[in-house]
Amino acid sequence: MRIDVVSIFPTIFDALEVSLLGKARQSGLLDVAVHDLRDYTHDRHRTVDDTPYGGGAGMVMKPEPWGEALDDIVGGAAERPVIVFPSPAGERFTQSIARELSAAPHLVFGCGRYEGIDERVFDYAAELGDVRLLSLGDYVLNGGEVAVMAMVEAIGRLVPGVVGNPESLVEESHEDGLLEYPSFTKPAVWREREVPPILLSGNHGAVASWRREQQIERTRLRRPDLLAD
Ligand code: 6GU
Repeated sequence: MRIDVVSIFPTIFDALEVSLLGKARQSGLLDVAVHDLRDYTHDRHRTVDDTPYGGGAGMVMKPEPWGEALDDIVGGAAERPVIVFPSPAGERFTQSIARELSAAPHLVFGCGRYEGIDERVFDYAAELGDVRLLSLGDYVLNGGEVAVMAMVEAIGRLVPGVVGNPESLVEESHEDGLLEYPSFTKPAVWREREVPPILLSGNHGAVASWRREQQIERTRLRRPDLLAD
């Protein structure tokens, strides 16, 4: 999978060089390129923002550097990419969207800062690819960078081969619409706290149904909204 990220803070994405995703990049499973939006400006100050038409607080990202960045990144590409703009005003990013995007050969992420990006950029991007506005949740971050880090990790780990043991992807929170069951390891007693005896019983069927009950009970307590769906 090819991933391009456009940002005015490209070094934030240095963190993608470590851990699982870093290994996946080294092995060639993920081909990640981070682009500095300011490289697509032509003035001495490398200006990427300007005041909003109609007035109001804050600055808006100018369309021209975005247009040039998208032309440069998408221009020579063989297939139409999915172009993601992280936005608190977007559709909620979920595990199911992560799974859908993990099948795309080419993702482009455009990180906005300030009050947002000139709206015409989204319209232009739709000519080059399939545009998705995606939000992590109902709170506001200063910019899209941290959201894109989260999305790249959630999507990247679902690309076949990135997570060594594919079974660990099956029984995790949100894959079946429920939260994950609790996990325990040795010792069997720790600071007077016992591991649930059923897990030591060797009865695989009983363990499986206990885990299922735990999943449902936890989801009911912590995330009743998931059971309603
Ligand atoms: Cl995707 N971007 C920003 N700026 N803030 C957010 C978000 C995204 N998701 C939640 N808050």
